[in-house]
Amino acid sequence: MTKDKENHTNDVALWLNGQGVCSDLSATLLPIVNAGIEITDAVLAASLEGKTGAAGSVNVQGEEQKELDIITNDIVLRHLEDCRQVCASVSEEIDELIPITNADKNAPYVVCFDPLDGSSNIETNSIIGTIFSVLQLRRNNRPVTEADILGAANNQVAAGYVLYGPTTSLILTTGKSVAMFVLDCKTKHFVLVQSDMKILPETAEFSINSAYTRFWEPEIFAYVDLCIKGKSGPRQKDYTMRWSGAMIADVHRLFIRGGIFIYPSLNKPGSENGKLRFLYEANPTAMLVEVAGGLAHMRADTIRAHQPTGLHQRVPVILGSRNEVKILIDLYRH
Ligand code: P6P
Repeated sequence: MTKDKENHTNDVALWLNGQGVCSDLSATLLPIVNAGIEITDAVLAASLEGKTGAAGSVNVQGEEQKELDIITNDIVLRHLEDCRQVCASVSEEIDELIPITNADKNAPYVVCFDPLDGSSNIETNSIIGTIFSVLQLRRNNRPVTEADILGAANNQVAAGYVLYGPTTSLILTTGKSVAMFVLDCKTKHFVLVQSDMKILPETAEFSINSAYTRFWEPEIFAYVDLCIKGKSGPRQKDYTMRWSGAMIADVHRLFIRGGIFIYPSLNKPGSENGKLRFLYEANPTAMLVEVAGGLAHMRADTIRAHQPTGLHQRVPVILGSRNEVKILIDLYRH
């Protein structure tokens, strides 16, 4: 039977079941997936409704918020209110942890999310996305605290993102494999298109914002110099470069054709640990990349071994094709 005649009302639920995911975790992930479907409509409508501009506020990071940042944040929070197994959430757009009022007394999960990564791309009609991470806590009948969440950062049981581009794509893992689904806009259901994505071990494509070259650590400068020297240099191959302004679009490319994505620490005030936040940008993308056979590092150490010290702590990020990431990591080790 061709795809367009099959019933895809529950491809995501079926895939989660096939991964052996417990019903409580599925019941946590499916509302997030539904939020992605609703955000697709909100993003599509924003231009006609004049909602692609600034909201006139800044987030906890001091970054200007777009109207869609706030709209999408509210959409995710509303869907999370239905998740009885989620005790709290952490959002890029809100300083403190957000308790979930309808949660069961010992609800074990915390959802960390960036509702709209790359929102500066909205006004240029470029790719944006929602990133999410599910952490499992050990609960003991008391209200969840920031320390509980930070202590559970390494107990990440699911991660994913929804990319709003020419198609709305959902990339999801619960630790065994990485699946890709594409939204059928007619039926409003995600269709499974790839069930075990792998990142190519080799690449000839790097992704970094080269405007910050003067702020880079020596290891980053040395690595990019190797790429730029191309065939006539030690690597003896030519590279190309991509930088989309939305981490999740650059990360998605890793799953499609390999590559290395780098947002390093920068030697300028406020960027000593780079720009990307651990709980809802680095940690989820690191899980996805590692499950797909890639590497995910903060300099010589892996991202997922990091113990965060704050809900919005920034960390340097190096993700991608394992043989390429190893070249950069070796520069930090020697
Ligand atoms: P720069 C978007 O604001 C973001 O957090 C990431 O999605 C993206 O990779 C990065 O910032 C872009 O930062 O410094 O190049 O503008």
